[in-house]
Amino acid sequence: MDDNQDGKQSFDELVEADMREHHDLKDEAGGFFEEHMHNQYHDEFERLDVNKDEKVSKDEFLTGSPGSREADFQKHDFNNDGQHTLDEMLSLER
Ligand SMILES: [Ca+2]
Ligand SMILES: [Ca+2]
Repeated sequence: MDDNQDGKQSFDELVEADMREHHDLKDEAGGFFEEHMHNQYHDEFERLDVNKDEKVSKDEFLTGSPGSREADFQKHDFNNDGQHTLDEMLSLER
């Protein structure tokens, strides 16, 4: 459970950094948006991470996201290690 706590803390920091970048959204929805986004990304990430190693592999991504292609995965695999991390998920363009 300690691992989870650490992950959550850094995740919160990432959300905050993202919120600063998109402060227009924060102004509009305030704390609700932050919480909503946190839950949305976290849920999606956990759903895709079938083997719970806190990374989403290409196989997991393609299996969990019907209609997605390998190129979609690679586009957001910013460090090209063949895995999506929560950090990378947070950087997804919308
Ligand atoms: Ca995984
Ligand atoms: Ca990666």
